[in-house]
Amino acid sequence: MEQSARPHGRADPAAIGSDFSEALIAGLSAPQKSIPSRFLYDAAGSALFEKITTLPEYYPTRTETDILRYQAEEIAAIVPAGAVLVEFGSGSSTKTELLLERMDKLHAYVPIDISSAALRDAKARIAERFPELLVMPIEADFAQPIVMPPEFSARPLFGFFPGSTIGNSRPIDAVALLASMRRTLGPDAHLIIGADLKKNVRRLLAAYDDADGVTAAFNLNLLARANRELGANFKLDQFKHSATYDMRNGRIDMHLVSLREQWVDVGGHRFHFDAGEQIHTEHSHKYEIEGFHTLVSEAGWRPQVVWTDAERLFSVHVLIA
Ligand code: AVI
Repeated sequence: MEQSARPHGRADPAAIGSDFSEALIAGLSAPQKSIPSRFLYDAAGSALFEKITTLPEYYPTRTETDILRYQAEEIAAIVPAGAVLVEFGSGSSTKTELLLERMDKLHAYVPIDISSAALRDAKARIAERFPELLVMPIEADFAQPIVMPPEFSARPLFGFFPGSTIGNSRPIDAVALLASMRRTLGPDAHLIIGADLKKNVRRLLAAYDDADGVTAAFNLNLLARANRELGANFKLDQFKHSATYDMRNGRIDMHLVSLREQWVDVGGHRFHFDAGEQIHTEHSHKYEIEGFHTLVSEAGWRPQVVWTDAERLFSVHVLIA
């Protein structure tokens, strides 16, 4: 059945020609349809992601937090007095507090995020809890090279990139991102980074397709967002969430699957979907420790320490530039 060409929602005129509308139209025009995963995180998507991190099936957040809690003392021992902690994609800075509690000689904390609201809230909370610490937020996309405040140039810099967010980039892009972080931090810097590990496939699939359907809602929010912001007419009940494990590439792939043959209008463009046709929405790579070491080495980092949990679900690494 063909749907009306008229946008069914009210498009925000400012959103037409936006980064999202351009990426969506380009992604849906390709033979293998896709939407870049960074668009998962509008306000509704970020709230759903926060909910995912508390689900029983989603082990990464819980496990990484436990590793950081257990190793906080050891991590703090590596960080010299007067150092600066720079967090890439800091969001709510929740895990950071575990480190800050032990790093009493730290000079400054620099959270980097594209959300000014998240930075404002994190700064207020951290400044109140750690009154001696200088908190200097930078509103920026951490995927781009960032210029550090010049007053930090003589200080030891420690990057912090938790959550296995690195896994959402394909290896070639992950190397470029790690190399860009290395340039941002400069010579002799360290990077503390979380990486999710390969494991039993059933466990992985459950983490990305939970029983309560929160991950499904997170994925389908991409289409809801297109309806809200661009006046697209996706029928959400005509698409379903899918998570599969690609053994060859060691990654979870998320898709949105069209449940029937249909047409969808987005910003003046009309897209055809076959029944069963998929829109790729996210990669989430899983690593062996050795493979992760190879990846970081390609970006010029040297592995210094790695910690895992007892079940070897997740790993936290300290790297040297
Ligand atoms: C943010 N990132 C590390 C999450 C992950 O596990 O790849 C995003 C996510 N996608 C579905 N669930 C969580």
